[in-house]
Amino acid sequence: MSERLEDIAAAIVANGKGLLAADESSGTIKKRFDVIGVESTADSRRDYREMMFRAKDAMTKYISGVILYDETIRQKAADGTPLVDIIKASGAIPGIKVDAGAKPLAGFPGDTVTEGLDGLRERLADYYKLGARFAKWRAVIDIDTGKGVPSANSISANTHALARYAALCQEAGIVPIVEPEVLMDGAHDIGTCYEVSKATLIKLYDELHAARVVLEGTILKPNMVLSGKKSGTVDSPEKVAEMTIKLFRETVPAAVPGIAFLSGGQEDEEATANLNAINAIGPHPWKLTFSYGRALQAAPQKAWSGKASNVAAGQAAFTHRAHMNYLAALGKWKASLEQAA
Ligand code: 5MM
Repeated sequence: MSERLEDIAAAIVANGKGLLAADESSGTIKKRFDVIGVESTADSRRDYREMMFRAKDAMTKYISGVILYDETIRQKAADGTPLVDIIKASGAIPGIKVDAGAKPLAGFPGDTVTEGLDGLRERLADYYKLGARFAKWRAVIDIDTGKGVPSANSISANTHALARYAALCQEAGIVPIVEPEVLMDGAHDIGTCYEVSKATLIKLYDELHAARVVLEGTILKPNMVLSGKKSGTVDSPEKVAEMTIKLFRETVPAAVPGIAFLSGGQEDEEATANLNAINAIGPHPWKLTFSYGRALQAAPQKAWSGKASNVAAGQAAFTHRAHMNYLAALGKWKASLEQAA
């Protein structure tokens, strides 16, 4: 495929396809494996991810790219084939998580700043050689308004780091996925999520312009606008769609080719229904698709549960969720399709 940044970005969000976020760091994947009673070792992590990457229907029809972790981009399948080659053979694009995680922001209790810029130029050159054509960096913005979280300094530090990361990616011929995640863990209402997300995106695009990032060669990976989990409110898909699109129309330039959502702790079907509702009120200036971690993987993890005899069941569960989200990215999903399956 073309190596132009604009073409890679367009391919990532083409025709209802979306991203599989399989970039859990070792600590996070251990937590996921603990839930299904599987020991997290290099081999079990490889077996699990190989299962998904070899799910032919999902990978060829519904998944445009896979976000990998450093360990995975260097790993070989049980038969010796590099996992990256399995992904490429399906027509999907390998990507890589390059941030070093969110760390406490000095002087601002409750806020974090994502680290990982030191040595990034050299790491990107290495990842390019390993086959990565896009990267991901996640900034984490929590909401706890009673405690002044997030502070303006946290939004400023996180978006500045995202812009420096994005510029380095483009210099290396790699499309930056820019992920400013406003967490849905708090007790806040949907209006507060909208306000914090708006302040974040305004600052983000300001920083991206200042860093001379070419927006046509980027993808935004945001949260949807939702009430916090601890509020006890689950918003209707129509409400989520209305608030989320209002936010983007006010903040995201039309030069950005695509928006690939994170799922952020939503239930599997909730993440699909919300994405569908967002696309159903189009047309929009950007493609709107998925870059889900948990909402694509919770079902296959459970079905697989670490047993070789469950590989086909795990692949079927993964293919189903990928298919449902593909339909949602086209605005063609219906709840009855879940039951039928
Ligand atoms: C797959 O999870 C990624 C986080 O991994 P670490 O916290 O271990 O670094 C995460 O960045 C993910 O790509 C996005 O948040 C989307 O995942 P969800 O589960 O929110 O859809």
